[in-house]
Amino acid sequence: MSHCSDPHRPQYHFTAPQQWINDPNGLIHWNGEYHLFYQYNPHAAYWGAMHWGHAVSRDLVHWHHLPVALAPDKDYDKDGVFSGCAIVHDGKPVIVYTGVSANGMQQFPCLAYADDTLRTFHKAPENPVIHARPDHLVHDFRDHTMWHDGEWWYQVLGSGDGTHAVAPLFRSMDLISWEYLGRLIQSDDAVNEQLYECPDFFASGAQHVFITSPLPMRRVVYMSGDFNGRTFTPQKRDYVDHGSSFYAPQSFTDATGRRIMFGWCQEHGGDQLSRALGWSGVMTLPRIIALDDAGKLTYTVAPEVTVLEDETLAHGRDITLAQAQTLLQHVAGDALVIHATVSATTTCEFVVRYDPQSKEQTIIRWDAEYQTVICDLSQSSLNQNCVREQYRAPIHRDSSSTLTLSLYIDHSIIEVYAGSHTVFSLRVYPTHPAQRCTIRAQELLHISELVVRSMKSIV
Ligand code: DQQ
Repeated sequence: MSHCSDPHRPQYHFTAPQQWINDPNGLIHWNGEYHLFYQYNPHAAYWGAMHWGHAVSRDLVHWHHLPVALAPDKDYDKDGVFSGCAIVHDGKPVIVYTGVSANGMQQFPCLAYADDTLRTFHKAPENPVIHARPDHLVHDFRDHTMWHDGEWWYQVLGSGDGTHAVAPLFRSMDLISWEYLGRLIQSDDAVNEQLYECPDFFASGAQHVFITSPLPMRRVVYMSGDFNGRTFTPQKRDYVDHGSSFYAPQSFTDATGRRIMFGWCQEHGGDQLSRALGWSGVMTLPRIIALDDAGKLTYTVAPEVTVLEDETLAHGRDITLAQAQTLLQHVAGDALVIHATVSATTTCEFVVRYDPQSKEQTIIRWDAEYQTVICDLSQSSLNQNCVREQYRAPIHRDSSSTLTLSLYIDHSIIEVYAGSHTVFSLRVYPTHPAQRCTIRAQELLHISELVVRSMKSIV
């Protein structure tokens, strides 16, 4: 099925040409190009035979697909080339990934050296560069985040000790011989957090941020706090995304100094749907992340994405609910962006991917009483295999009397930015065209601004 004839295939979010993708890997801005590697199964639209797929972009928005970067072709990685990062060592780009063997029971850090164009890769003869697990850590010993300080490289992995999730910290001068420094952090929630997947650790001003996808919780959390060179002490903690589908994000600093995050949004339409469509998995739009003065993460869509905003389909300033409904009456599309600023004292609903006939609709509700946004997927699809949950998050607002929302609607993915601290990534699979949108409220609603634009395709 071609991209255009597949009603669920995103048109302005990154997807692989075909088959399965999961975690973003090796994000790096190198010689003017953004590189997005990703976990990839080239053989099927389900997880397995992990490779690293590869794409490049000059503008963070339009991606050019490149050949597979890394395949599971050595004894030490024959069961998978798992997630990792890209760094620049001695002026040369190097990939650090997890080589998996022994049916998953051996998982160890490996290196692949790249040429200057970051197009060809050769695996280090010394692989795996760490081949024994210290400190009673379990065989799940994978996923890498690194930084350079003085003459040392520091590496943090995701692991556990059989009870708690643990992020072990190592250091090396040459990337080949590694010294164990202890546990950067370990979880104190043995029920929800037995294994840290995909740790991401970086400095932000005087503070540090640790982001991880713990199992079995399977939600992404961040912690901000203090790092003393050996251990990290969190002060604040929250979810990175409040929606249904976001997992295993990775962030990197680009040449302009911005910290940019991509996350993987898996399908929620049932396995059969993915297998029939021949693709699975999509990346979020690039998110600029930063810590505010209170140590909370803020999120904005990278401004580069505005180049995709096309025709203005509706625009109103200081309008009533009835005026907004009239403006939206003729709006139709499955690749749209809605920017709205509404009075925060009135409960209201943005209804998107709406089909008046089938009654399929996805509702983004602002609950003024509880100062909470609720994303309601219970009526998103007549297909009973789809996730039909409600997702909610209290909204952190400053003293302003309004709430600003941006809804990025792209076929089966919707990203909801609510205020500056809250994002929901949602997956919806209406069985009808569901191209309409509207706003509902029980009371008088003042809308300071409403803009709806069609979005250009990148595929
Ligand atoms: N996905 C990779 C692992 C990682 C997991 C395997 C998280 O490296 O822990 O595909 O989604």
